[in-house]
Amino acid sequence: MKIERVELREVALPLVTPFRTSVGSQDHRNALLVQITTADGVIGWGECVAEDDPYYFAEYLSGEQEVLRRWLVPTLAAESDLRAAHVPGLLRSLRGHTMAKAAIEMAVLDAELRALGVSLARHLGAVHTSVPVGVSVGIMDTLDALVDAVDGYLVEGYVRVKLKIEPGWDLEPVRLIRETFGPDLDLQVDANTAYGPNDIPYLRRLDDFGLVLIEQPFDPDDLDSHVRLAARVDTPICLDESIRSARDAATALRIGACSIVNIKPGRVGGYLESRRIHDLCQATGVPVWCGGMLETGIGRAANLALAALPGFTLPGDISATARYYERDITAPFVLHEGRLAVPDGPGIGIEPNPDDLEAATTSVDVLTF
Ligand code: OSB
Ligand code: MG
Repeated sequence: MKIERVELREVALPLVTPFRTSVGSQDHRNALLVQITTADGVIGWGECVAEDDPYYFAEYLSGEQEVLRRWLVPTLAAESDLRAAHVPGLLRSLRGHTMAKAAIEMAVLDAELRALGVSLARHLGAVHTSVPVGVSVGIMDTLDALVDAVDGYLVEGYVRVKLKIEPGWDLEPVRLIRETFGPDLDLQVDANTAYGPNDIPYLRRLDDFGLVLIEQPFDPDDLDSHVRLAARVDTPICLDESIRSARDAATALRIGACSIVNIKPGRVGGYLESRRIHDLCQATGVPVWCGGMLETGIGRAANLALAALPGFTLPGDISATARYYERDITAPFVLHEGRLAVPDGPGIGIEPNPDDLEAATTSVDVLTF
């Protein structure tokens, strides 16, 4: 294909409930959508999952938008016979910016697969038509509010619960949720790097609660502390922020920094790199699951395709639309018995509803080639 036009569109979506983690709180999601049009008139959609500020990850929305506009898009638009499989190689010499790379790769992949009439799920090697999903529950003002929130999600049918934790909001909420909802609840925690090496003896106490995993307790660059914690706890350690590529995943697994990997396509540079991580983990029996970034329906559709691969043996942070937004830019994803359907139409299998897209749009930047 040849890219002829690219639209970088910012949308703002109010969250149904504020989402607080150890690195900050948000009450709305600003997302960056990438729409490409090829010389043949085929359209492809991508979503950049960078957040407004560089607290979770170094990349941030307006920075990724500039990187796309100045470097990534022009590099790909210069190709007369662009293929999605070549995108990572074409962008390799541009350092970092995995979230911007993932967004443009997704748009190219979507256009290519739409033209072929093949779904992203089938292209990636999906083996399921629906997947069980979990919910990520933010830090709350009170323990009562947390119990109410978890109760509501369990009534809706979510098959596992992830609690965000930080110092001062860890053992007590975890104990309470375990005691309230019983030993059969699949429960896990995510610290978003809130702890340090001196907390290792304290974190060992999480072993009392039968957790599925502990996600990213320490700094992204501090694999060493993860190795030391993993050696001292029975609960599996899972890495999120530390894994920026398949190579990172291989290293972390080899040295024992984790035994489970959270795969987020934006964080690792795209769906093709995500599949590579899946493949290497599957080959060694390491469970993986699909993380989430409060995506719009565009990113959620693609994450569902990825989560349908055989090695995704743990439920992902891919909740129903209603958990995030009253009004998304696509048709809503609805939970049925704890599962979401994997889109099976060509490409990512969904597109924005024009009215919803217009209502959410805060800026549009059009590039033509
Ligand atoms: O650490 O997994 C995380 C959201 C934004 C940034 C980081 C994370 C999260 C979540 C939400 O946990 C997952 C979701 O989209 O439901
Ligand atoms: Mg996480």
